Amino acid sequence: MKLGLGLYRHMLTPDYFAFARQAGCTHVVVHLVDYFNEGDSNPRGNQPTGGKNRLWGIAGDPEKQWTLESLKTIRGQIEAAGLRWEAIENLDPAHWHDILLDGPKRPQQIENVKTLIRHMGETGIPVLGYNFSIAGVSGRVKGPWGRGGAVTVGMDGPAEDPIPNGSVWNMIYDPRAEPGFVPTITSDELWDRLSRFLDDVLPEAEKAGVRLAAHPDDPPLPVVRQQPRLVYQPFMYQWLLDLAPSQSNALELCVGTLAEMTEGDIYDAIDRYSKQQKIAYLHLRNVTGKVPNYRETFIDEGDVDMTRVLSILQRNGFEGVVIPDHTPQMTCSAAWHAGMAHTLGYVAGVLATLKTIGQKR
Ligand SMILES: [Mn+2]
Repeated sequence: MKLGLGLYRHMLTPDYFAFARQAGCTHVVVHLVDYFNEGDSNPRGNQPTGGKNRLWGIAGDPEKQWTLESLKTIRGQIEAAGLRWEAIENLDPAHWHDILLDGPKRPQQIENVKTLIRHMGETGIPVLGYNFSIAGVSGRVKGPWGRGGAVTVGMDGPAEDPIPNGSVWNMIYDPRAEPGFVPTITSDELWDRLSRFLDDVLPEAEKAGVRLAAHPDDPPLPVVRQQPRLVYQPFMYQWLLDLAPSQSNALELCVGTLAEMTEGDIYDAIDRYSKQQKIAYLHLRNVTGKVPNYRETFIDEGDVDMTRVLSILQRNGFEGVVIPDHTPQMTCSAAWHAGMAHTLGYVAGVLATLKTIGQKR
């Protein structure tokens, strides 16, 4: 198992890369979407939580794809710091809104995603994490609920207001859209959209040696903002895998999101999917409670026994990357860094212990 760190777009700098190395990481997962772009209430030192209409910010330039040259430049910077680039996390809503919404630009956007996958293969980035979600991460609230009063996020009941036209997955892709709301679709329709997406892009991913890795819906409710969700119970990940059997159809398994789900046993789920070698990489995060009432916590204070999670992964021969998901904000001048360093140190300690125990057996 390898230790990694997820970096937002604005964190792709030598200082953040050095921080990752210093904390013991060998790999990074990179967000190329700037979620914070022109957002009205998103401090950059925390995970984005959303402002007006629960939106994060303005999506990227639809005309500017992520070029091969730009990927190679970022790879060079990561490797210069002694790290490896494991995954791109998330597609830009500007580049795939009509794949999610089944709109007129879908054919062009599918071609663009295929091009990106080819470029990832050429650059040597093995994983593309994605969220096939219309409502995105909606409905969360913030408060001093972590240990020692650390500010963290949670949920106090469902998010039911509709999504304004021109936005999808927490971001605005068309600021000039007609007033109104994104029409509600059925769960079958959403699964059909995912199935068509996988059919269209998986052959390209197989050729490029890239794995697509699906994140479950966070928060995992059947419906959020009047839109259906795909994976909101642990067993539904299996539906997604069985929809398109392929080495390139894999999971970005999020321990925190799984823990928020109302059914199933998180340890069984992690055992089941790691045994199938279907986990591309993992988000590690702890929580207390279940949707629609839960709180994110420090890695060592929630409902999940993280040592048990990591030992199941080790037993099943998982050799991929684990990264902290998000953490509570620690009270100091570098809240993001402190939270990440705490989680990374904790996970590194557990991994070292498991290794020692394994050698003694
Ligand atoms: Mn996650």
